[in-house]
Amino acid sequence: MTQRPPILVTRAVFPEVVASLREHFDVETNDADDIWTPAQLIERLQGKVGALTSGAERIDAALLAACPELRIVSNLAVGYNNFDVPAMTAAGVLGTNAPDVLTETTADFGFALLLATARRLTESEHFLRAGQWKKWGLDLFAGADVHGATLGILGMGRIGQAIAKRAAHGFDMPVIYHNRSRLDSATEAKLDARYVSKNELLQQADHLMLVLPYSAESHHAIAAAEIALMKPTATLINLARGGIVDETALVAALRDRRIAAAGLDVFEGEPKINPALLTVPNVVLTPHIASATLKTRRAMAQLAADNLMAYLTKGAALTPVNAGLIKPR
Ligand code: 8YV
Repeated sequence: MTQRPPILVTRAVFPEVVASLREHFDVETNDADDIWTPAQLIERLQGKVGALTSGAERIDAALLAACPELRIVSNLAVGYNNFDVPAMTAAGVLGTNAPDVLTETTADFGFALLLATARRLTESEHFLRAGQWKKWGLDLFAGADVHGATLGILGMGRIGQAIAKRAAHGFDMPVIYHNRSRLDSATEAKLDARYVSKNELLQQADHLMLVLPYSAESHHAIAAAEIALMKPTATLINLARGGIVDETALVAALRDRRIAAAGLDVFEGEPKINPALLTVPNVVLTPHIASATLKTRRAMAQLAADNLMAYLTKGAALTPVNAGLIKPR
């Protein structure tokens, strides 16, 4: 029997996905789902031609130099801020991500988090569970309306557009957005979304949703100066990456009620949470689960596996991030 190319799956993934990989590769898995240090990751990557990563493992020049056999890293995530793309390109290593299959699920969660935040769902549930509900009151946990309110979307890619569709067509919300590049007029008309400057977005949104990719450019895109432009009644929802928001500035703003509330699915040092965030009541916190339905997580894992198979067996990946740029190893 000819030897199969060796690959590494860095986190525990669905058995049927591993089985599909085993049809083509000699697969090393991490069934204990341990979190490896960069040195442990490098050790396990020795001799491997491919890796299926979760999106948290840093793939940089040092790792690439230490793993000369590696030809492809396939992220089980649409975001790939864990990739140093120029370093991968220079090393001739292909990077792939897992777009599209999570778009609608993540947009659903955007609304779940927005509704929970604006309508004070978790805060009121904690109050009830703690036995503090003694009488009904006219303004008991009165929050902000979502329907009819102006939704601001920062980052108008696939997920931003799926959120806009729900907002305009399901919740009668005027939708404004800001993005690096403006959508074409047909798409804007279809979505019923209006392009504005970043400052106008901050000033006019009743609810602001962050769905932009994380990069050096978007680091702390929402900090004290940006929050100061927002309405005192506004809510801020972050579905993208923690580093986009300056959490220290956000905690101060929530505490002083400079904005009404925030809903966060992602955090600067996750899974560690800034302890100050846990002390403010007007924030809803979830552990990076926006794409977490079993159907979608299975589809993401299978797409990540399919990328490895397509590239290593046929030479062309399905959803590459630096194809055409690299001279393959
Ligand atoms: C992933 C995500 O579940 O796809 C992304 O970019 O943020 C999530 O959907 C997560 O990154 C997996 O590590």
